[in-house]
Amino acid sequence: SDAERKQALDIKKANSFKQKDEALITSIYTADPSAHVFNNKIYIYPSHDIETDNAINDDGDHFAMNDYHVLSIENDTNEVIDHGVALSLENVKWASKQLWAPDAAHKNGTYYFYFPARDLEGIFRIGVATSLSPAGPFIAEDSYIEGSFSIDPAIFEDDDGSYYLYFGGLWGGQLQNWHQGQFSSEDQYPADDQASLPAKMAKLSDDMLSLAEPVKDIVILDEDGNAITTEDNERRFFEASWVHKYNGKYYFSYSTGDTHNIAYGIGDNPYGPFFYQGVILNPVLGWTNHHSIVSHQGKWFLFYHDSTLSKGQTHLRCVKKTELLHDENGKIITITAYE
Ligand code: FUB
Repeated sequence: SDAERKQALDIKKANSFKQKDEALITSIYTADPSAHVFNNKIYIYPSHDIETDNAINDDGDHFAMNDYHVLSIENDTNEVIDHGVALSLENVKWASKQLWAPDAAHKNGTYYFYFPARDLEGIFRIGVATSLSPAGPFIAEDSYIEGSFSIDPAIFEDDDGSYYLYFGGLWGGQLQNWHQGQFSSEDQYPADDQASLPAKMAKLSDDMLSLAEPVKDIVILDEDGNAITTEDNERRFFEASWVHKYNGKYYFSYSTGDTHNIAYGIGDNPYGPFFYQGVILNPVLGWTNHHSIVSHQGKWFLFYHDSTLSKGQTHLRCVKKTELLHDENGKIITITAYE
């Protein structure tokens, strides 16, 4: 598989990489860091990677995670605190396996934790769990969010107090298995010269537990205003949606998957369309690339992961933090994780 080939190469290369940023935590493997500032402190909501005997394949069976930990960073010392298990698979009634990339939001004193998992039929859905503390533990709702599917939830809170859920992922994330609102085991992609399979989004309801509107497609346009196509896999959406707002503009960023970039587009509202701008983070050690962007104490930060901690094993990753800069035109300066 593509994943196996890349892992073999990465294991060979691992020792020659000079890292720009250290792993934030080395006692457990962590990935897919979604960072937010709550109570003037950065909290990170990552996946918790574990060893597994599952084969490495393009469906991601080797990502067999079964719980979540929340991390936070002390403002004065930069010490990273692991708050322990925040949610376990055994406490999620509707889920059978694979707790993949999560995110969190805060509203009116309650913290909402959004996470994907396969349901009892093996279909990826997105669930929500709540806590009065940003560090959890979180109590999961009895069922997944009605109308949710696929993976990689990301929550964006706009200045007017609206919250939006962005989600979706190809291959193991099953986005290609949803046709006219129905799941099918048959993969279907738009033709090579057609608009590529889009990320999804919807506004959240006031209680944060359901979708307030039908799910919408996210359109990414090139410099001529044409949709990015299926064959353009250096630029097309694959997984790992994130939205941040800078100088009144909406930045939609995502992983290009099999070409391993974190790329982005800019739009005028949370729904897009988003005009493609370029690469935020070049490929990292490991197959996946997944990030978040957050502002804290006057600076912007990119949180990302790579597989340096496991010397190149794709499913054993570590989260990292680095400064992110917007230039005078609002464009993001591309980051490379190695010197
Ligand atoms: O961590 C499991 C999956 O790998 C995530 O959901 C994807 O975004 C990729 O990082």
